[in-house]
This record gives sequence, C-alpha cells and structure tokens, in this order.
Amino acid sequence: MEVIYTGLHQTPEQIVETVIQEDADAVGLSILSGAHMTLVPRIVDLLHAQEIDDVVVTVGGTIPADDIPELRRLGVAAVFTPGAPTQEIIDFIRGAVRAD
Ligand code: B12
Repeated sequence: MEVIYTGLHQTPEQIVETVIQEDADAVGLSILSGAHMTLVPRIVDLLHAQEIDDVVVTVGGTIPADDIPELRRLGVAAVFTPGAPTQEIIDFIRGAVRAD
C-alpha cells in the first residue's frame, strides 16, 4: 500500500481535497477527540458532493460503541476502536479495496 499521511488537524475540506488529488482508494480517519459525529458526516457529505462513491472510508480512535451503527449507516465501511489489531485493519483494507 502507498500511504499518504496528511498530518494532524486537517479540516474535512482538506481531507477530501487530498482524496481527489491523490486519487485515493481508501481514506482512514483517526479521531480521539470525540468530534467524530460532527466531522465524519461532513467528510462523507463532501465526498458525495464530489460524486466520489467508491472510496473506502474507515474510522478509528476513541469511538463509543453506540455511535458505530450511525457511522456505518452514513457509509463508513468499518470502525476500529482501541485495541484493534493492526493485522485486522490491514486485512480489512486489503479486502475492501478492489484490486485494479
Ligand atoms: C497519548 C494520548 C494523548 C497524547 C497524544 C500524543 C499524540 N500526539 O498522539 C496527548 C498528551 C497530546 C493527548 C492530549 C489530549 N488528550 Co489524550 N490520550 C492519549 C491516550 C493516553 C492514548 C492514545 C493513543 O495514542 N493510543 C495508542 C493508539 C495505538 O491507540 P488508538 O489511538 O486507540 O488507536 C487504535 C484504534 O483506535 C485504531 N485506530 C485509531 N485511529 C485509527 C485510524 C484508522 C484509519 C484505523 C483504521 C484505525 C485506527 O487502531 C489503533 C490500534 O488498535 C488516550 C487514552 C487511551 N488509552 O486511548 C487519551 C485520550 C484519547 N485523550 C483524551 C483527551 C480528553 C485529551 C485532551 C483533550 C486532553 C486535554 N484536556 O487537553 C488532549 C487533546 C489533544 C488534541 N488536540 O487532540 C481522551 C479522549 C476522550 C474522548 N474522546 O471522549 C482519552 C481517551 C483519555 C481519556 N480516557 O479521557 N492525549
């Protein structure tokens, strides 16, 4: 995998711009602040506004279990919470991103 790390404190607009510029297959959002129910819907909306429907969106970090169904409903492919094994994350991304 080629991983493009955009650094800390990116706005939803900056993240979506990077997805477009880099023609990304997947986007991984790490959020420990508790702002996931504000920021993730915004990112998903911006992706849809750009007619980007084939990017696999994953979210990780301090995400309460109660919020996971709503994130999945919004189109997040998977949510990884503290303790998630790295191999599980790798296997998920490999399986979810179509091989071209
Ligand atoms: C280290 C740490 C910090 C460091 C961060 C250093 C750094 N630059 O990374 C410092 C000291 C700066 C910090 C600051 C703060 N922190 Co802090 N911090 C932590 C701590 C102890 C560990 C986080 C960590 O790195 N874990 C190790 C990594 C490997 O685990 P992880 O992040 O959970 O990631 C795993 C999964 O979640 C998942 N994952 C995570 N991201 C992603 C992304 C993708 C794409 C995928 C696929 C998977 C994935 O995979 C990982 C492997 O399993 C946690 C407590 C905890 N035990 O989680 C609190 C914690 C995150 N902090 C917290 C808080 C409140 C803060 C502050 C707001 C405190 C303050 N009042 O200033 C600030 C916020 C700073 C900011 N601007 O965001 C709270 C958040 C509470 C909440 N969300 O409800 C926590 C949960 C502590 C607590 N129990 O209260 N913190």
